[in-house]
Amino acid sequence: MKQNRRQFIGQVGMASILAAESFPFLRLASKAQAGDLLPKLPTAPRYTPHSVPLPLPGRLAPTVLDPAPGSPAASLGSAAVYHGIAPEYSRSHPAHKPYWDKSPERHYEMAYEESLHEWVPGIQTPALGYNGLVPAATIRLRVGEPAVVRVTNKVDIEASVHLHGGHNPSHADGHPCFYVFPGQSRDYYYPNVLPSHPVTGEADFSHANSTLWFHDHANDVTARNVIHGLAGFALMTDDLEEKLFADRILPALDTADGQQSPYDVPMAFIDQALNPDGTIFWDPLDADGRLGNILTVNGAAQPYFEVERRKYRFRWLGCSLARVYELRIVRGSTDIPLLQISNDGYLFPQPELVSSVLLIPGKRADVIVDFSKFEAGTKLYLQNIMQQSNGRKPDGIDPTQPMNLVEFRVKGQAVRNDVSVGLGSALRPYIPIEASEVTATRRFDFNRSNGAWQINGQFWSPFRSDAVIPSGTTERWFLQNNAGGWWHPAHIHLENHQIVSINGVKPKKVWSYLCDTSPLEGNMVIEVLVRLRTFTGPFVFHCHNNNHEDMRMMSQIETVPRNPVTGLPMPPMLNGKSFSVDPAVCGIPARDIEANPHLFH
Ligand SMILES: [Cu+2]
Repeated sequence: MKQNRRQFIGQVGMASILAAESFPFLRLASKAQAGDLLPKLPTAPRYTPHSVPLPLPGRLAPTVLDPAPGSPAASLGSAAVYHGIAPEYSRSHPAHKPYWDKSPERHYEMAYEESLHEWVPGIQTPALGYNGLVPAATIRLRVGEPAVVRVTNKVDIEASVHLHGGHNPSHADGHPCFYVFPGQSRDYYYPNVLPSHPVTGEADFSHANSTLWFHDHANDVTARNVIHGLAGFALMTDDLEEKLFADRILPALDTADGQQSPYDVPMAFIDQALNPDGTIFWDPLDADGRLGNILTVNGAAQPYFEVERRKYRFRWLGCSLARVYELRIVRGSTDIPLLQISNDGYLFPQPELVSSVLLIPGKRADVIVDFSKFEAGTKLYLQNIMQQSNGRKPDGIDPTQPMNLVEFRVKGQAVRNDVSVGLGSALRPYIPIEASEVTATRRFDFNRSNGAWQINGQFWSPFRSDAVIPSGTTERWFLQNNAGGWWHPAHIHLENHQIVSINGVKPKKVWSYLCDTSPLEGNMVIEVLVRLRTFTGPFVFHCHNNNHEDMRMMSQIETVPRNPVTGLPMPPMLNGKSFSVDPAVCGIPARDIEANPHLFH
């Protein structure tokens, strides 16, 4: 299982993945051309569905980092080579916010580790996990409380941690080339600030996030790393959401001792595939998108979950590389109503009643499910009714061919004093992004070339900024997919976005608020508004079919500060050939570049 990017490139007979503009191995990767060279998906091992309980990830325990983040012993050039600096913490930095000084930092520590994990009962599978856990322990974050996560890489593969949905500095965003190298550590600084509203300058509380997740995002190897287990939840709250807990409108998130509440349940869906020897089936030449044949939730194949007769908050995460889910809960053949309360972690103004939820790779949906009226002993099923026969795109919804994910077993008496959330409950007020703020319009065409993937006719390059954007501006982007053969879930880093239209038509309500991953189906144009704020530097956006992403369907924006004297945008750091980096401004350690001969020399 040990295979880093260089070894992988060696296997496919290429000296440098970035040297050739035409990417010959990507042409080889086309299934149509490679034909029988490519291995077939192995038969899934036999097991009894719903024989193991739903695993519930614990919490990553806060710690005290030693040496302290930012101290000389934990800075660039130190013996430990702690990458990552946090210039925004300096009072002189333009992105510094006074309230960063008020809260103590929360410190966390986790490591990339090899482990054994049972995706299927009784089969020990070599895995990769944060602290060896699949999924990782959940990181608890709070708006207004900066956090530093020290990540150590104890495996023989380049690594980078992306906090998906976070509004974070470039150096801490999990850029695919800002690595945690094997044997080294990196401090990820999460300021956990709300961006400022562009007109009022006030903290933009509509943009406070709740359900985030983190996963590996290293160049070329993201798909392989994620399918081996490198993903976990990060749950954030602000005062407003905590009041919803205190008022018993939503189930509390934390127990008294800082653990996950039993009524607020994250569920990560990933489809796994195992070789006969129990190892993970992995086809490095699969450019279509990796599809597995074992449906897992929180790392267990088709678990069961005992529920009390009350309301639960489920945080659903599409963790699969290519599989698209249409999720419903049924009792017998009857759909149970779902109250969707958020999209990608952004709470709606009020819950929306839905019968099913589309979950593309990378996406989250929080729903409230009420089990109170079911007698003890009742069984209900969380099902996927989206059919899919290859990684390119789903075949469509077929409710007559459901796939069970979780069996719910109702127990006990109806609970008194349940939380009150229902249709009409006031959750988070929404202040829309306005068209009048827009200063630039861009088009990004997600297209196919040479059996691989491009955006606007170009393969991903870390040297190139495809859009240089003055920080603090709002833009209108058209994300378009002119081909019908593939879906490309489009994920934008740094900022959420608001969908204005899909193929010229207003989106359905649950997609009309903020999100960070747009459902770009075949022959679709999605018009979005996005504010680029707070942090400057390079940030990527990409297809979240992780195979497409690794096969170059990724682009890069660079948000630049304005010259304080002239007011003009500063020149970008990325000039197409190399990085020109001023760590004091952007916080990207020059060492990241010096240490990476493959990408930067
Ligand atoms: Cu794609």
